[in-house]
Amino acid sequence: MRIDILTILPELLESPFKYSIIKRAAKKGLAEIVIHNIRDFSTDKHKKVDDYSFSKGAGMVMAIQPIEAAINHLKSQREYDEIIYTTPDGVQFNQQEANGLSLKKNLIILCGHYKGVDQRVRDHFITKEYSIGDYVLTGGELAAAVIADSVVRLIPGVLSDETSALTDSFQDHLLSPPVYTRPADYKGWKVPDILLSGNEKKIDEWKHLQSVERTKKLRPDLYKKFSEGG
Ligand code: 6GU
Repeated sequence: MRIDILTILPELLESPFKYSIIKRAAKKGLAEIVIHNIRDFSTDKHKKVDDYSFSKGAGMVMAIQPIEAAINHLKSQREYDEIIYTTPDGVQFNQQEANGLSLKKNLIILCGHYKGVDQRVRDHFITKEYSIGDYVLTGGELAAAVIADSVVRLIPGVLSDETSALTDSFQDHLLSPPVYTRPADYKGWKVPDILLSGNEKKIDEWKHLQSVERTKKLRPDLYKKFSEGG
């Protein structure tokens, strides 16, 4: 998979992809993430990427010209499956969306900024618009990093233990069960006996029950989906 990220703040996206599993995915040739500075595509003599809104008092808006140039430059090199725009007024990103994107070959993510992007960019280039939650970030860069991370880790071979992505929280609308490591007794705080029993079947039953109980208590919205089998 290749993900091209278009941003006016490339520095903000350098470190998230330099470390962790994303780096390993790149080394293994499973995923390539390329950051592009939208400013490099501006034909303005001051390399301007934004302009005043036609709606009074609405703040600055990201202009079409450099964004169209950046997208066309990429499209001339390969075909893209989706052109994603990160924005607080997008559809809320979730694990199902991540699963879907992980099957794609080439993605572009355009990071929103200021008061947003000229609506004509959304109308004519963008195929998916995502928010990562009901709160406002200063820009779409962190959202793009979140989306790329959640998608890349799902590509087969990226995680060392391939089954671990399948048992993630949310894959079946359930939160993960609690986990413990040594020591079995830390200052009197004990690991549940069942986990020390060695009875795999009983342990699996316990884990499932814990997942269900946790979900019911912490995320009644998810629990509803789980119990409806959706
Ligand atoms: Cl995608 N962008 C911004 N600026 N804020 C957000 C967001 C995106 N998702 C949640 N808040």
